[in-house]
Amino acid sequence: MANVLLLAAFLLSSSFPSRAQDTSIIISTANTEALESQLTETKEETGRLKNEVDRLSSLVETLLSRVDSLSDELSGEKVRGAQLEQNLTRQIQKLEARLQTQCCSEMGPSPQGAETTANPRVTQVGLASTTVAGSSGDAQELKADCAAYKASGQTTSGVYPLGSLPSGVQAYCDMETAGGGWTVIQRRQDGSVPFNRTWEEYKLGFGNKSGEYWLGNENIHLLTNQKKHTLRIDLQDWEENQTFAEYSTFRVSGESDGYRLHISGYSGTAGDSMTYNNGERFSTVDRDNDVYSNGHCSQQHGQGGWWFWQCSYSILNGRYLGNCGSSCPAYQGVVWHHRRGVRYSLKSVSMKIRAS
Ligand SMILES: [Ca+2]
Repeated sequence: MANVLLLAAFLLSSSFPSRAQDTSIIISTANTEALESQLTETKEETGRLKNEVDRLSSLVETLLSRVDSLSDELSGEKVRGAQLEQNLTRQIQKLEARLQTQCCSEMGPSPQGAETTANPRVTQVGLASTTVAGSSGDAQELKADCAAYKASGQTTSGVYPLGSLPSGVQAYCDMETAGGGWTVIQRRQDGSVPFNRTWEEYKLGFGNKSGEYWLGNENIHLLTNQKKHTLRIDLQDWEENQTFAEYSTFRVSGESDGYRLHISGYSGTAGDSMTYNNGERFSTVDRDNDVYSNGHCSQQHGQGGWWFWQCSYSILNGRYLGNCGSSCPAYQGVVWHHRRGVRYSLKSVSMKIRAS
């Protein structure tokens, strides 16, 4: 009996190892299947992600292309905008010029012969400088002269159109010196503009209104014959000393009278070098109207236009000789004898008028 039990126990115990092996194989197979399944899923997921990445890459490329296109469009718009702005500016300038012309020809007296349009340089400078003078390009604001601009509240020195002169004529307005409102008729300051000019050039005017210029004998005549005018001359030497000469009466006759000078009533600090010229006609390098029977003052004394007698203590339109001290050629430079003598050429001078 005991042997039977032992046999049974043996049989039972010997069967256990083979069952454990089977279980292990089953588990191992199950794991492999799970892993395969997982791998398949991972592959599918990777495939989906790759597709998504491709889709997003394509989207980015499309967007970048769109950005480039918009940039191009924007550049095009900017160019078109700039062209439009230029066209508008040109149109506005044309309109301003037209308004100014209409205004001036209505307000101002017309000169004999209408010579003032014959000098394109002056007109061109005038139009350009309308902007410099700020809002003065508006026809509504056109005033007769610099004193009228000052009276209307303009306090900035600059180039303004003169309503009492034919269209296109402008002048530099000195709004600071001695109360302001001065219409500048002549200015020398750097020698940039030659003053050895003909009768016709002195008649019409020449130079640059924001620099050196002569307003023109015809214009000076028209201005000084409408109202009684004071002339002020500011002078500066090379030592930076400022002096002035003022004449309470200043008038210039018409061309038929040789643009004769009528001047009197000196006051100031520079000395009187111009009463001497009172009653004289204007002379230029090509027209001898002086009373010097043996010579030609303009040709011999600096080649500028002036009211020479025989000849003059003042030659403000002479040659711009620069700083040659008191050793300049006599009577050739920008001369004001009673200030620095006839061998001294001044650094800067300006002649300006104001209704008194
Ligand atoms: Ca002569």
